[in-house]
Amino acid sequence: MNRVLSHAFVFLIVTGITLSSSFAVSRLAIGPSSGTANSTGALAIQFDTTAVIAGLQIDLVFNPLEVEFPDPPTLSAIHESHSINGSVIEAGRYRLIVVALAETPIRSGELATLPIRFKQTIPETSQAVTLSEVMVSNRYGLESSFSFSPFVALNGLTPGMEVAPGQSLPIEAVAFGFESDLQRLEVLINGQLVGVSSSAPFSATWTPIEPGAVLVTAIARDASGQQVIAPGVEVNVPGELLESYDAWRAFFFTPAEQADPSLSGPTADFDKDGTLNIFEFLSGTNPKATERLGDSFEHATINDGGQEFLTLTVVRRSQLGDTTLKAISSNNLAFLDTAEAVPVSFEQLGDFQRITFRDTIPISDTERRFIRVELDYTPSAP
Ligand SMILES: [Ca+2]
Repeated sequence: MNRVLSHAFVFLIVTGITLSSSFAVSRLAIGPSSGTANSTGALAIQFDTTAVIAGLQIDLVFNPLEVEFPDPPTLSAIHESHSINGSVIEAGRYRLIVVALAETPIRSGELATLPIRFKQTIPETSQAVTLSEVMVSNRYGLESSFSFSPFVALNGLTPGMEVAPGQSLPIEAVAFGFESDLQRLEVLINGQLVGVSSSAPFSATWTPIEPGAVLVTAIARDASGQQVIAPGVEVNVPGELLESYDAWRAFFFTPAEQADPSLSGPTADFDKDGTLNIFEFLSGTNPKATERLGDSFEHATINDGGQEFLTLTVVRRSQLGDTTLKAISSNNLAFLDTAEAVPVSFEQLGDFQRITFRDTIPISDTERRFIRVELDYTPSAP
């Protein structure tokens, strides 16, 4: 059970700090606090802010029969921008004081890891320590303007744990603090939807198909529409990374299939799911099964400098080897007059990544715009 505590990055969301007439949003997070009797855990406290924060006073509530804090505390600030101290101020209440150093505001990130000792077994579906109150100092004095939002965590996954290809991995989420009942859990692997659960216990099963680092996350939503994303846990599928189409083809197809371009070639669609093999390679889907739930490509628009641009977001493997990817835009569907779209955002997802490409010509300047992904495969010399 302690494995959950060892990678705790869970958060509560805090909003509504008004500072110098600008609206700033801060989130304060504490990790799960469950474990077996007579074991020690580490409660992670995380902070995410756009405000100038000089000091924080954080009160945690706990049941002294269930858990205790080492005294004196062995707290350490993670950032150099703050110092941190803590003590039990009354039975069942632990207070942390976080102070900015040398007039440097407290930055976003991990504030501290707080050792806790379990006197009783606290199941993963419960928590021994909860956030009670946060006071923030913005250099003009203390104010109490925080309200807490829910959090969700993934149970039973530890960073770096190994899951063999073909071995099914149960993914279960535990959620606290939602105003109404949890209604839906979406499980994402490398940013792509692989499972949806709409009743308790909120869980899904995922089976890796190829080697590599894999980011597992989940989105929980309650009946009122409130939505929270679980911090991701990166697990590892052992084996040699498939760093080219040829390597991918050799991994998924039999020697007979590899010899037949109509089955394993880049423009074939082995499983007849409408996605060509080369795009299954790009997205990391199974070329021999049609189990996909989500879509690897998303069209949208963004406003940049007051003008609307078409965007295309792609989830792709990081290493393409013998294949290159471009996003191309045009004012006609035949793509006769083209421009290369530019990458504007990037997110690493295990050994995959999500990239958003933006058209270079605004929608407002033209009647219509089109954007598409182009893959160029060059077979390695025999
Ligand atoms: Ca296919």
